[in-house]
Order: sequence, then structure tokens, then C-alpha cells
Amino acid sequence: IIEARLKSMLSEETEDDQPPAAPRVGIIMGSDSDLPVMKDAATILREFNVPAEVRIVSAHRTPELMFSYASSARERGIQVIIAGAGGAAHLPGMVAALTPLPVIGVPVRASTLDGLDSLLSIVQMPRGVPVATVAINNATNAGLLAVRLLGISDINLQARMAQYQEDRRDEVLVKDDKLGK
Ligand code: RP5
Repeated sequence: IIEARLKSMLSEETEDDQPPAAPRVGIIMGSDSDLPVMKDAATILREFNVPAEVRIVSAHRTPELMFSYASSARERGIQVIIAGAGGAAHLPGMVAALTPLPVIGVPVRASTLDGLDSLLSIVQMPRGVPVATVAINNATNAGLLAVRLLGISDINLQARMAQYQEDRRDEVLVKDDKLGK
């Protein structure tokens, strides 16, 4: 169901009906209400042709699933986990405690506290259990960071990241040029 919702959110990219490649990145979130934010990570990974899976895994509502997902991710070939959650956002930290894989945390703005609760829940990890935390609702940067991590041992992917940066730079230069006229 979540794959179908994701497909409809990423409607511009639904044409390929190839069998999916084994996922290298796991994108997980505490609730389907996080999907409008977390889809941006999936968009980036698609842009870089990095196979990813998207799952709802809740630290509080499905703790057994969280345990089995995190503790089996490495043996299933997942290399990076992106975990998003809001409020008492324990998912990224708990997953980081259960796997040696790098975990990127996305604080989702989900309550009256404007996401500050999510940010602090994710970023304030105890020594020994790191979570690379991105800005509130910035799942795009989580996707980009996952690409950079995979690029350490994948020179083609790293070259595409360099190209992505050049493209962003050129966008700014074009806007600056237009303003100057
Ligand atoms: C967290 O609680 C989820 O990650 C979500 O951001 C928040 C609210 O969840 P719902 O009540 O919308 O399912 O666990």
C-alpha cells in the first residue's frame, strides 16, 4: 500500500515496470503520515538510480517489527538506513542501536512543537550510538547524504553527486545573472 501511495506521489517516475533491484537504502518512517515528508528521500534516490525500499516501522506501535527490520537490514544487503519520525521520535536512535549500518535521522514536524521535539529526540543520542541528523522535514538532504555515503565505494555514484552539485551551482548562477540584468 505504501509503495502504491509513494508511486502516486512520484507520478512523474511511474513508467518503469522493471522488477525492482535489491534495495541498498532502507527508508523507514513511524507512520504513513510521515510519507509526504519522507517521499523526498525516495525522490532523490530514484534520481540517482539507487534502489531503495520504503516501509512503515514504528518504534512504539510495532517494536517487534522495528527490532527485526533493524537487526536483519545488513544481511539483506541494505547499506544505509534513513529513518524519519515525529514527536517522541525514537525510531532512528533505536534502529541505530540495533544495526552497524549508518542511520540518517529525519525529524518530521508532526506536533504543536513545530518539529523541535522531533529534532531533539533524534539528535541528542548518547555517545556510542550515532545518528546523522538532518534538518526538520529535510528528507531531501537525507537522500543526498545516503548517496554520498554510498559514493565512498562507488565512484560512478560519486561522480554523479559531483555533477548534481555543479547543476545546483549553475542554477544559482543563472538566477544571479537574470537578477543582474
Ligand atoms: C510518530 O508519531 C510518527 O513518526 C509521526 O510523525 C507521529 C504521528 O503519527 P500519527 O499519529 O500521524 O500516526 O510516531
